[in-house]
Amino acid sequence: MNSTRIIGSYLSPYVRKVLVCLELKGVPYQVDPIVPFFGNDEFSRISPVRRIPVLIDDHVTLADSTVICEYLEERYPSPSIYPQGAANRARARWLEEFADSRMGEVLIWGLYNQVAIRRAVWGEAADADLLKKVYEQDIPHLLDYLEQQVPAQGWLFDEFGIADIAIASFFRNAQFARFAIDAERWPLAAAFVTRALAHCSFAKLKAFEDLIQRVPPAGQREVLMAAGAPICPQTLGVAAPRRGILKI
Ligand SMILES: N[C@@H](CCC(=O)N[C@@H](CS)C(=O)NCC(=O)O)C(=O)O
Repeated sequence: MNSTRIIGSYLSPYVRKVLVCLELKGVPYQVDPIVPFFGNDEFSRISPVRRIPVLIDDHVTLADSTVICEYLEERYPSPSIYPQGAANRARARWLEEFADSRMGEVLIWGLYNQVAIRRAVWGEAADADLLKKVYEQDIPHLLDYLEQQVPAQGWLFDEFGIADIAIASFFRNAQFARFAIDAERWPLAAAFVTRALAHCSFAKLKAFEDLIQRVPPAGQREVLMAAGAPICPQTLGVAAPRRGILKI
């Protein structure tokens, strides 16, 4: 029996990337929905930089969303989440990398962390100067780039895949921080993100995300279980948070 376990909160864009891939490939899984700062010593052992997601299955333990998605592609090749041909595959990986690195820096560390995590986990106020720069410079800059990349209809490559998933996943967290793309200034990017987040693989997860968005980390697991989410019986979560290891 397959026993794929994903460690990490439904609210993380990197976890969401992996869950969408599992949904697309029809791989059954269970989630230990911890916010990474609340991981125990076992979490430190399997994720040495204390980041989510972690995948644990009968073959391997992996602690990086890109590596996990590539593994899922190789172990469960159909349907494929990468396009055909060397150039398209490379471009898909580049867009995924752009999402994970620069969009993560701007939309997670710059925006979501300031607006949500700092208060919910650490009881700290947002950094107003950083937020101003994020809204006025960083987000427009990355949207200018995406506006040149995304198609007017459909997906980045022939089938819905890793590049679409990675980009859309970060904008879901921007939504949590009440940011909406200005559709007059970036019409293609706005429509693309709306289209991708409406895909059934994202929509299924959205129901669980909506339920826990305003629930403190300690209560999220129970809310998810009550709603029928595939929550695993054991958890690597503890009550007191620890500061992260990496800065970005
Ligand atoms: N390169 C990693 C990045 C994962 C990541 O940054 N996850 C965030 C959650 S959204 C995290 O665990 N942050 C905790 C920390 O940095 O201390 C991946 O793609 O999986």
